[in-house]
Amino acid sequence: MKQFEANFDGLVGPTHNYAGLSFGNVASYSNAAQASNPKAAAKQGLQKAKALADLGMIQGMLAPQERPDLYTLRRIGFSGTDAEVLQKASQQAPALLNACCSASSMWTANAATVSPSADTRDGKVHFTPANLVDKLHRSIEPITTGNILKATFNNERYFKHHQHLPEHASFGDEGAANHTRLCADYGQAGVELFVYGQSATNPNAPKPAKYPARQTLEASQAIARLHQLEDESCVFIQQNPDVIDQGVFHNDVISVGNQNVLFYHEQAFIDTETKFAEIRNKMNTEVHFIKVATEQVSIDDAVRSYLFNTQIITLPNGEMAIVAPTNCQENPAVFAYLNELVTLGTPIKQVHYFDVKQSMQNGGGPACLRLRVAMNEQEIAAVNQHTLMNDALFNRLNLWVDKHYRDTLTVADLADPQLIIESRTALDELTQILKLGSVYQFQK
Ligand code: SUG
Repeated sequence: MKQFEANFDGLVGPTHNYAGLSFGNVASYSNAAQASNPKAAAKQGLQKAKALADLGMIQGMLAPQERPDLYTLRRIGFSGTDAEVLQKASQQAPALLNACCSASSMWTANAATVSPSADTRDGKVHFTPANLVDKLHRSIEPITTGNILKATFNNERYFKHHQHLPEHASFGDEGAANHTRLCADYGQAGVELFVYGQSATNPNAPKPAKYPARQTLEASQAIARLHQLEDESCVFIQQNPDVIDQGVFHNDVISVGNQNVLFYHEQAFIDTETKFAEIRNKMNTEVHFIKVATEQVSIDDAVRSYLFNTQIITLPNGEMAIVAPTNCQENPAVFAYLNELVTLGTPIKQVHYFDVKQSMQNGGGPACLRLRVAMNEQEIAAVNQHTLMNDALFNRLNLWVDKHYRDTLTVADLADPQLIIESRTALDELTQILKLGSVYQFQK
């Protein structure tokens, strides 16, 4: 049976804005309070998704969430009509209103961790939504994320959906952004690499001094248990706390893998050689470890350009390509590196650049915008087919964005009661386009 790796990109929601909500994410902080362009953001994302579909990749779309999140605002004591709740929150607690308005679910690398059926004991594809407890604005995502995943991968014979991990810092989980799967071929059992920032139960283990480590070892281990992975197919690696303190808030900002390739910065991990030996032992095929040295690309350049927040994809002809943000072209050291990389004789032969600047300004590159799901033909046939990208869906979603999205949004606009009406109208129509049923609270 044929095997594929599908990418499910997050559709950018109508409230995309820059509120500076993510301490430790340099771009989020440095672009705080700028005006955003939700329409352009959504279209940039759609362009990338469509281009991958045109390259012969299986590409899906995951719906955004309902924002402003009036349910959370009511839960924390703001009362009255929708307009009154928004007005009171904006006057009394503007930071909380901002947190309840983020379109951050667009970064579907943080939606969930996914283990393909070739790795799991019951032969199902397992999904666990990330609890995202480290950031208030993200911690309100997992229930709706679970609903959207169930409506997208809507067949219990093939797909197993777990509840997100307990909402406590000990189980801080950021999903696929800290998870990479190495394998000979997508359909063969692989090695799942879990990268964590700190251990919650071992206070003496290294951890960053300045910025938070969002992922714990305990969360990664829980996911491996839930997903029925064998010990022989898991490797747990600690991220280097020094790079977290330089703005590497997820592993996918400093390394990315695909099949038998691991592309990484030399400062990415702790105990690199021991851990790579463990990977080599557990793999049934040779692994290409493509190391980028600090003298080639500094951590600062990696964080600014998102060299490692690229997607490495295997094209239908078997060659690998890198999907990079245009920010990589604009950084001389990184551009020179990428031009050289495709000549080095590694499996990576091409680079494709995409303008995803609206997302980049919040610290989200091409790889943040996608959730990878390796599947065989039967599993792909079991996915909700209305979520899969093709010419018709691309045109339909572009028209939908044109109809419902604003082309400028500032933090001051978030209290506008019209925004929630626009957002709900858009999402209601989207659930019909993607045939999702009722996934949002306002529909229940
Ligand atoms: O969680 N930014 C997101 C970016 C997520 C990137 N994802 C991956 N690396 N996989 C975050 O920090 C910024 C929102 C704001 O500031 O308005 C934000 O949430």
